[in-house]
Amino acid sequence: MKEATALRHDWTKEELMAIYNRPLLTLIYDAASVHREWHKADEVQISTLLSVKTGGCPEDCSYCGQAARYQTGIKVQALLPTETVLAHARKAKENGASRFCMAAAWREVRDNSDFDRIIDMVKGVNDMDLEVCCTLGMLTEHQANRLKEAGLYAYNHNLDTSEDYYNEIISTRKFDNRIKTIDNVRKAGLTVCSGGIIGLGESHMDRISMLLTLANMEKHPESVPINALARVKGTPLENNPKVDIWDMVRMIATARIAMPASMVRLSAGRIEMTEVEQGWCFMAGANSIFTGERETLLVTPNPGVSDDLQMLQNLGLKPMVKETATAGTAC
Ligand code: SAM
Ligand code: DTB
Ligand code: SF4
Repeated sequence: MKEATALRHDWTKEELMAIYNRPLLTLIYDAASVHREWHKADEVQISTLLSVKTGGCPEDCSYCGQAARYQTGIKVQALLPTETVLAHARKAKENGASRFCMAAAWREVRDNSDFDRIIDMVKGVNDMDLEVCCTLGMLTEHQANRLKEAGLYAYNHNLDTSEDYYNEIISTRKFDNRIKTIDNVRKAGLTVCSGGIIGLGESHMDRISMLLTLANMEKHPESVPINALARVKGTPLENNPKVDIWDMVRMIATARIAMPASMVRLSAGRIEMTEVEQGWCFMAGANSIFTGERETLLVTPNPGVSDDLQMLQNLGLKPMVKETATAGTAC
C-alpha cells in the first residue's frame, strides 16, 4: 500500500476543525482516499468484547451503566472464572475475531489476586493466537509491564471527551489521570487503544479538541474507538438526544485523516444504526468493530455476530486476519 500522506503530530485545532467541517461528501471522499492509502479498505477488524467484571464501579462517569451510584438495574458480576473467559475467547476466534478484549468495571487495577487472574487470562488468550486487549481502568507502569510480559497486545483507555468538558462528565478522576495511564501503557511497549464518546452534550469544539489530543500524541494510538453514547436508563445522560449519524461520520472521517495509520473503530451505538448508516461509517474510514457473542457490548445491546458477518458480506467487506491487523500499526 502506498503511503502518500505523512503522519503528522502537529495538527492545530483550526486544521482539524476545517477538516471536520468540510462539505460532508467531500469529507467522506477525502477520508476514504486516505483510508485506501494506508489500509486494505475491504477489511474490517473484528474485536470481540467481553465484560469479565461487570458493574459496581466506584467511579461516577455520567454515561456509564456500570457505575454503582446509578440505579441502572444491571446484574453485578464478580470477576469471571478464567476457564469461562478462555471458552469465550475460543468461541470468538471460531467466529472470525482477530482481537479479544476483556473489560472490567474497575476504577484502577489493584495488585491483588484478581489482577493475578487477569494475568492468567491474558496468557491463555495470547496462547490462542488472538491479539489480546484489556480495559481495566487506571494502571501503574509496573502493572502495565506485568500485562506486557503476560502477552497483552493492546490496552484500551479512552479520553472519553475533551479536557475542558471532562469535569462535566466525570468528577472522580481527572483528564490527566487518563493521560498518565496512557503514558504508562506506552512505556511498557503495549499498543494504545484510545478514543472517546460523542453525544455527551459536548460541543463540536470539544470533539475536535479530543481528537487533537490523540492526533498530537508522540505516537498515535494504534486504535481509536469512536463511541456514540449508548443511553442507559438510570444514568444522568439517559435522556440525551440520539447521536446524529452524520456527526458520527464526521468524527470517524476526521480521525481517519488525522491518524491515517490507526485502526478507527466504530464502537458503541451500532445497535441504533441501520446497515446503510454503518456502511457510511466504513466509507468514512472506520475499519474495526466490536462484537460480542452475547449480543451485548458490556451492558448494552449490540448486533449479533452472525448479523455482523452478514452485514460485512452485504457491504463487500471481510473480517481482517491477524497478520494484517497487526501490520498497519501507527506511530
Ligand atoms: N472501567 C474502565 C475505564 O473506564 O477505563 C474500562 C471499561 S469502560 C466501560 C471503557 C470505555 O467504554 C469508557 O472509557 C467509555 O469510553 C466507553 N463507554 C462506557 N459506557 C459507555 C456508554 N454508555 N456509551 C458509549 N461508550 C461508553
Ligand atoms: C470502547 O471504546 N468501547 C467499548 C470498549 N471501549 C470497552 C465499550 C463500550 C461500552 C458501551 C456501553 C456498555 O455496553 O456498557
Ligand atoms: Fe467505571 Fe469505567 Fe464505567 Fe467509568 S466507564 S463507571 S470507570 S466502568
